[in-house]
Amino acid sequence: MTETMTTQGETPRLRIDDDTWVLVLTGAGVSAESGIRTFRDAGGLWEDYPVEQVASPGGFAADPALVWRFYSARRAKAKTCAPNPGHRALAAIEDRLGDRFLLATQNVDGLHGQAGNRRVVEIHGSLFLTRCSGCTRPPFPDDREYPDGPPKCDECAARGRTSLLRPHIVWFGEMLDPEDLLRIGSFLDQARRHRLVFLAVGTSGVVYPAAGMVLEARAAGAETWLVNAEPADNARHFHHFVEGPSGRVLPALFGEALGAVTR
Ligand code: BV8
Repeated sequence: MTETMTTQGETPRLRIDDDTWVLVLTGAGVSAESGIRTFRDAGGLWEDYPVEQVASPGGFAADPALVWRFYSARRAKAKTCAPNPGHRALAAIEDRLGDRFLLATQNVDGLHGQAGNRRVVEIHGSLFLTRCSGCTRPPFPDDREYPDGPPKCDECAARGRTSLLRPHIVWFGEMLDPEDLLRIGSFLDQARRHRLVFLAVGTSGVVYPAAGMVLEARAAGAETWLVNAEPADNARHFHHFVEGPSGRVLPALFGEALGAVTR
C-alpha cells in the first residue's frame, strides 16, 4: 500500500463500508479543544510538573501530597469540560459500527464516555477512579479533590493498617492492565479478516506501548491514519496523516458516515 502523507488543506474522506472495522487510539490532543491541557505542547502539564514527580510510583512514594494536588487539580478541571465535535464524531462512528469499533484512549478525562462512546479501553486509567496502594480493594468511583493531603484507605484502617489511596492511573514504569491489552489484541485478531482501519488522534506518539499500537495494527493489515495538530513522533508508520485540530478534522474525515451527528 503506497504511503501518503496528507497535509493540511482539503480533508480526505475515510471510507467506512459494511466490512470496515475501526480501532481508534486517542491522546490528550483530542481533548485540547475541550479545554484540557495536553502534556507536551507549550503550556502543557509537564511544564509545571516534572513527570517523575507526579506520574510515577517513586514520585508518589516521595511526595503523595504533591501527586494528589496534581490529580485533584486535573479532576477539578475535567469536571468543567465537555466533549467537543471530535469526541462526538467518534461516538457517532461507534453508533454506526457497533462491535466493529473499539476506542483505546490514553486519556483519563472521561470525555469519550460523556460523548457517548461505550466501547472504550482507558489504557492509562481514569481520573475518576481511586484505589488503595496497600490492599486489593477494587478501584472505586471518586471525584473528590484532596487539597489537605493524601487520603487513607478506610478498609485498611478497619484492619489496623495505614495505607494511602492513590489515583487509578497507570504511571510511568507501571504495566498497563493485561486485560486491556488482551481486549485490543483480540479486536485486531477478529478485524484482520476484514477491512481494518487504525486511526490515531491527538497523540504525540512518544509513550509506549501505546505508540507502538500502529505497528500492531499494520501487522494485522490495517490502513493507518494519523490525525494530529503536528507530525507525531511515530508519524512515519502511518499511511495517511491529516494535519489539523481533531475537532474540525474528524467530522470532515468521516463525512456522510457520521449520519446526523451534531457538530
Ligand atoms: C510500561 C498517566 C512496562 C496518566 C501516563 C517501550 C515499551 C514499553 C515501555 C517503554 C518503552 N520505552 C520506554 C518505556 C517506558 C515508558 C515510556 O513510554 N516512556 C516514554 C516517555 C519514552 N512507558 C511506560 O512506563 C508505560 N509502562 O510500559 O510498563 C515497562 C516499564 C518500564 C520500562 C519498560 C517497560 C506506562 C505509560 C503510561 C504512563 N502514564 N500518564 C495521566 O496522568 O494522564 S503517559 C501520558 O502521556 C498520558 O497518559 C498521555 O496520554 C500520554 C501520551 O501523551 P499524549 O496523549 O500523546 O499527549 P501529548 O501532550 O504528548 O501529545 C498531544 C498531541 O496532540 C501533540 O502531538 C499535539 O500536537 C496534538 N494536539 C494538540 N491539540 C490538538 C492536537 N491534535 C489534534 N487536535 C488538537 N486540537
